[in-house]
Amino acid sequence: MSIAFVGLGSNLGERLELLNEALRRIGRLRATHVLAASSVYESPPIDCSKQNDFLNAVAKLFTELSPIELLNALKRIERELGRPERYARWSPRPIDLDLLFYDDLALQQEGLTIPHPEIPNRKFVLAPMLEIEDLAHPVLNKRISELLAETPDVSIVRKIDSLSTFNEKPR
Ligand code: PH2
Ligand code: MG
Ligand code: MG
Repeated sequence: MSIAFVGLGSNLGERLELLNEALRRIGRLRATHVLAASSVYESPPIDCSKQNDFLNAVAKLFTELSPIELLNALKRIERELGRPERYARWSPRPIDLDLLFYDDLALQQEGLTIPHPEIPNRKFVLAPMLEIEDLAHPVLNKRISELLAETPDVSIVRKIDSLSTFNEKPR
């Protein structure tokens, strides 16, 4: 069993609905359980201005899928939720699922770098991540809280909602 963190993002269509549906589908993957999910944050687009604002969240998973299996499963969910297989680098997206961390693995191969290389530069990842866990970054050897304090990203990231999967009242 491994622990993975996934970043969820959407800036096209019914953004909150799409994040919720993506998380539901992640929870239904083989040998995978969602252990925790952050609140939902809204922020202006980074590196792709003149688009809609994003909603972002982070989820913590328990999984028996390998990093590549998990990555492929996330890509499949992106396509199921309306993201074309090929798209321009910074085009608006109904859903973006990024593998952020996988245990304390450091991996760099074609199409997959773990930890996700942009984590220190993205408040919209660091803020929701810190809500779940102040993880030690296995490569930078700094905690999420330190990375958040030091990040060059000065954008305003606002907590606006929670994900419904984790907001259901106990019966
Ligand atoms: N994702 C990007 C580029 N810029 N900006 C925000 N605020 N949120 C994102 O998820 C995001 C972005 C590339 O995946
Ligand atoms: Mg992304
Ligand atoms: Mg992506």
